[in-house]
Amino acid sequence: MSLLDDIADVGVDRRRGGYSRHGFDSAELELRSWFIASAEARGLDVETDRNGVLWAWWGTPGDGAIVTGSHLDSVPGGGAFDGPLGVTAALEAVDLLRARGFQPRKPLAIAVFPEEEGGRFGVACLGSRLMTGALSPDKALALTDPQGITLAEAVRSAGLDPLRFGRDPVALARIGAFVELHVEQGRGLTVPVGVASSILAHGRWRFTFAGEGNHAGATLMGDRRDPMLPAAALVAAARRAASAVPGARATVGRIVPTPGGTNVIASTVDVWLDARADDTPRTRSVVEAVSSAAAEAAREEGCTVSITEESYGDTVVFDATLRDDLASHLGGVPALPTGAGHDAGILAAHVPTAMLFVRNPTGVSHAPEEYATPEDCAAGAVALANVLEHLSR
Ligand code: HGY
Ligand code: MN
Ligand code: MN
Repeated sequence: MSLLDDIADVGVDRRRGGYSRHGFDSAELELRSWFIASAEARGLDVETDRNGVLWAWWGTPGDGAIVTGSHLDSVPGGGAFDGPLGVTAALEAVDLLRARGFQPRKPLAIAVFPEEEGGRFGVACLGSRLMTGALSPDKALALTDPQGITLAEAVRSAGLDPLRFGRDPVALARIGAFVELHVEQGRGLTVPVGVASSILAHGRWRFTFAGEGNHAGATLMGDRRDPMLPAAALVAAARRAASAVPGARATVGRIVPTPGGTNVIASTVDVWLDARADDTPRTRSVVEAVSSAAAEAAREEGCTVSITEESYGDTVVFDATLRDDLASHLGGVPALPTGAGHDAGILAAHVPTAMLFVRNPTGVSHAPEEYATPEDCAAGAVALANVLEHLSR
């Protein structure tokens, strides 16, 4: 039985299907408590750092630690594996190492990062961005969720002190190497376990179109300034722009009209664009093409558009020495790139970092149908145990 079964009932989303577990909401807080209890039951010492990252230590916390872990939050209506698999596999790896009688020479830790998906506050990898200084605490704490609750308010309700949020060189310095195990999110892996080679450059942009709110029945078609028109044009432009750049991807997964009534012409529409490509110039070229199409469509409708870059991260190439060492230690498993972002990708700019992937038979992710077989998940936990043993001896 996998430890994932322990948390199968937490954060079930009956409306969307799958799970909705977001940074510091009740489901994520319940999972954090579950993690603390599970780690303590294994004799690990748990601490919460200044940014709300949970650390479970085997051995005395200190520099040069071998750290594994992932996140417990999900996208809205997400799958069971993206994030939690890296946490449950880490706990299972500790059990396996204990059963082998292994005693690490270097401190070992499991880290759980909050709000990796940005499903509540909009910015992905919030915990690791704060820890590394990639995101300023002022900007982060002012972020709001769909109910208007700020991150500062949410973390205060969770018993954390927002004034302590920000770059944490002490926590970062303790990481000698970081290895995140994750479900693969495409169909790139045809054996149970592989290692990551790189992550696409990617970011999120918010387009706010403003027009004139009015009555759906009483306003003649020629009299309208409807921001939903340029919003629709943006969706089509994103598909066109990304299709024109090899390897690029662009997605509009969230559109929020205000006020949002069936018989109301919206006064504003917020549209979030997620764009990714092999490198920054290609990613930027997609976003520029979408932005000019959006500006042109807004003008045609008598609307305005403002564009905010909510987050951005350049291409990540994982430490080649560590990647090759782990791949060969695991018997020559394949290395593959990914289009998905990870806390490991943020940490990679600061510490030697690697990822293990567990095969995803359909490649579906960020959806309730996300899946990995119990056998492959178990193989992932064994691979992680082998890697932790190898690195911490
Ligand atoms: O959006 C992403 O790529 C990730 O899964 N956080
Ligand atoms: Mn994800
Ligand atoms: Mn993830």
